[in-house]
Formats: sequence, C-alpha cells, structure tokens
Amino acid sequence: MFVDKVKIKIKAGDGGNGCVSFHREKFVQAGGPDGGDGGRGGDVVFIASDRMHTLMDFRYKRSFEAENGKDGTNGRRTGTKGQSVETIVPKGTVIKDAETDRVLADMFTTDAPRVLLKGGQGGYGNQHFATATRQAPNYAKPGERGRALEVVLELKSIADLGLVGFPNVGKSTLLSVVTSAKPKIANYHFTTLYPNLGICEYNGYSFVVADIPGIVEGASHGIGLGYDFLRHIERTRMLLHVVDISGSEDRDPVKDFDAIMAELEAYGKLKEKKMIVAANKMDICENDDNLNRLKAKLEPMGIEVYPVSAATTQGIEALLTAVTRELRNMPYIEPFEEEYEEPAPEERSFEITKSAYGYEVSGSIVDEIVRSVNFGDMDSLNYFHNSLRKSGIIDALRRAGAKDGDTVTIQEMEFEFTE
Ligand SMILES: Nc1nc2c(ncn2[C@@H]2O[C@H](COP(=O)(O)OP(=O)(O)OP(=O)(O)O)[C@@H](O)[C@H]2O)c(=O)[nH]1
Ligand SMILES: [Mg+2]
Repeated sequence: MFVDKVKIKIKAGDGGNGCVSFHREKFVQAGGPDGGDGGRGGDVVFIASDRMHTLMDFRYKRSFEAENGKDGTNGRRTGTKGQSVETIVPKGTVIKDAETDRVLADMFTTDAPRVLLKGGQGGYGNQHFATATRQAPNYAKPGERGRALEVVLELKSIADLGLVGFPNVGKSTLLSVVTSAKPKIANYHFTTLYPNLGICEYNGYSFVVADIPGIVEGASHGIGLGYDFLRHIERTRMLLHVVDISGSEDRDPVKDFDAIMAELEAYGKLKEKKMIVAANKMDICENDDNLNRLKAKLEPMGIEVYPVSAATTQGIEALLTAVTRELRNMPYIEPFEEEYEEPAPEERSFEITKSAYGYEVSGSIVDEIVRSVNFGDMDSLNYFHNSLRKSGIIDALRRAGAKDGDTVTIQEMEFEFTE
C-alpha cells in the first residue's frame, strides 16, 4: 500500500521539576539549599531519508513523544535530559501545521535534521532561591511543559522530469529503459499505482525521473485513480508527456493529449511547466499519420514531439538529448517557503470569576504558580504572593472589587485577600 499523506501528533518532552533539598552532613547543621534543576525535555526532530519512499509506517504509529526531563535531585544534581524523538520521513516530505496549514518544514535534503519542537526547560532547584534573608527556600520551579502539535506529513517527490499520460501508453516502460528502476509493466490500465523514481544518466548529466499512475479524462473528479498523485510531479522541472501514437485500443493520440492537458490544468500550476512529448509505440505504427497530426498541432505551440519506441529503444537517444538540453538550462526547484515560527510559550492567562462567596482565580498562570509552591512554608507563601502580584492577579482582583479580608479561591484553596 502506498501512503503519501498522514496526520500525526508530536509532543516535546516536559522539563523536569526543580528539587527542594537541603545539604545534610555529619557535624554540619542547617546546610544550605542544594536542590538541583530539572533536566530539559527531549526535542521532536525530523530527518529525511532517501531510502524511504512512502509514509506507510505512519499509518501504524501516529504519535511521537519525546521523553520528559528527569527531576533534579539533592546535592545540586541536575536531572538528565529527556531523549529526543527522531522521526524519519522520506525525502520530499512537507510538514504542515494541521490547524493552520502552514508549512513548518520541507524535508528537502537528507543532511539537515530539523528540530520541530524543542523540549521544555527544566525548572530551577531551590539552590537558586537562597538570598541573604531567605536562607532556606522551600520551593523550586516546576519544569516547563513540552509543546504538543498535530501535523500533516505530505510526500511530494523531488524529481527533475515527470512522466504523464494516459494509462497503458508506456510510461513505466520508458522509465525502465532510461533508468535502472524496475517498475511494474503490463498491458492493462492502472498498472502503476504509486510513483516510481529512477535516476537517468545520459552524456554525463544525471537527473531524477518520476513515473506516476495514468491519468484519464475526469481524473480531477475522481475518475480512474483520481489525480492526487500529481503532487509527485508538482516539484519536477519539466514534464514528459507520453502518448500512444499507434492509437491502439482505438484511441486518438491527439484527443488523449488534450484530455490530459485539461486534467493538468484542473490540478493547477502543472500546465505551465515546460513539456516535451514522447510519441511512443512507433514500432507498431502502420504509418506516420498520427505523428504528423500531433506534430502539426503541437509544434506551433512550441512543444517538441519525439517519435520513440520504448520497446525497441528507437528514438530514445534523441529524446534524452532534448530532455538533458532543456534540464541543463533550467533552474533547480526550490524547497517550499517555510512559515515556521518559534512556538510562542503557551498562552499564559488567568480569569477571575465573582461568586457569592468571593472571588475565584483560574487559568494556566495560576496552575503554574501553584505547582511551584509549598503551602506549608512561610517563605514559599511569600513567594506565592509575590508571583500573584507580578503576574497582575492582585491588581485584577482589586479591579474586580476585592477588598482586604474577602475570600479568594485558587484551585480549591481559600485565601484571605490582602493587598
Ligand atoms: N509495442 C510496444 N508496446 C509497448 C511500448 N511501450 C510499452 N509497451 C507496452 O504497453 C503496455 C503498457 O506499458 P506500461 O509501461 O505498463 O504503461 P504505463 O503507461 O506505465 O501504464 P499505467 O501504469 O497503467 O499508466 C505494456 O504491455 C508494454 O509492454 C512500445 O514502445 N511498443
Ligand atoms: Mg505504469
């Protein structure tokens, strides 16, 4: 089975929590704080490979999570960093944000691993919170949470020359003749079900050829195999349009040509690509009528037509000479523009609701502050109060009408409001 589009979930590792600990040693009383920092969470990394050709593996595994960082421990020991998760995708895979459809990365080359999500930072241990007046800080910072994201992987093959045409015209045969690829070839429609790539070397020039399934009239409406697979020739520099010039199966090569062009146009930009035509199966042509009709139509449009036989290899050299002449003068295709933004730290917010009993504060800021506090400790409570003030919660409560002595509920804990 061939899979070239999948949706997966990725998540960076959470940072480990900072540790609360105090130095203990024989004969040393009241040692200082020595809680280590949490380790960083692992990253989510993508690597492109040219030995993988489909996204099939992702049908079975759709979730990729990096390891969390370990918590810090006593003796100022930093927790170990979480293992990154390295995901291998076929070269040419485009990674998009499933929600916004923005291109996050185009895995265009095999030598550039991409960090898509960075692991969360580890939290500071209590060793960092000692000051002259606060020698026994009883709190530490929790680790930062790793970000999670849903992404769409889309394989868009990277090739120089794309073969297009009706089914059974000899596209795969041609690929097998000009490259060492061994595609399936048979005398029926839709023999090719997924793209085959091969490398052609001709007169010291080498280029990648992509053979795709046949296109029929109405492919853009889902007839035949549809036309989604055209994404695999989107990035080619040039198209080689193969027609069965012998008109076998009672087909008319000129009409076939038009039908394919209509489908390419329906797909989008493909019609603007440079195109050369291979009039294939010349070996079984009774005369040159079809060839002459096709030439008469296309040559005035600037489209060259080369009579060939993939079966006997007649005309192949002239065709390859023309193809390499064009390719040599064409710029290479650029990767897609990436719209990656360093993910903003999770939107931190809070909300105040007023009830008959007083005020309730909720939201991600509160969760984080509460996670880092030891409510059994006076110092820690001061730190808590300070954090509430710094994040604007005290002001917001006052604006909402809170007065000294009012009850404020934060995560099921009740406090008396004091300015
Ligand atoms: N006589 C003759 N037969 C050919 C030639 N090229 C291909 N064929 C035959 O045409 C049939 C179809 O060839 P394929 O290469 O599978 O055609 P295709 O265009 O890839 O077909 P799909 O994958 O179905 O789109 C096979 O039986 C080939 O042997 C040729 O130049 N001359
Ligand atoms: Mg084929």
